Amino acid sequence: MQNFIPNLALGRLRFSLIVVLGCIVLAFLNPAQAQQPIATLQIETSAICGMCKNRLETELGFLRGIKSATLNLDTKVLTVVYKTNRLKPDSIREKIASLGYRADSVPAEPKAFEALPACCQAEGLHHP
Ligand SMILES: [Cu+2]
Repeated sequence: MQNFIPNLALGRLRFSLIVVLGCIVLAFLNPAQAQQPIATLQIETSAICGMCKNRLETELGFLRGIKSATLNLDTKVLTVVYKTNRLKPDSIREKIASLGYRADSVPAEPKAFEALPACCQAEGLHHP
């Protein structure tokens, strides 16, 4: 009997500990994901065709912090959803420029532009 009571107390302590730890884990898992600072950015590009679209969407997809990148071929506007704690709008524009495309007021890098297939250069380096 003398042994039984401390064991029971210990059992309850363990149970409480598990409950408390469980709550802490849950508190860290759920809101942490909900709180990720996400923003949407629209960037005007000098993209021309479906190849440009694939190139921009694929390459930006590899960039850490990009959730999605979608080019509208009619407007040439690239919509980027990104994590604001990982990327700044200007670093996204610079990435686009490094692929050979103008991004808003950031001009395309000439070397990257020259490396594009001829059809993607059809409108010239400085086309709007
Ligand atoms: Cu193209």
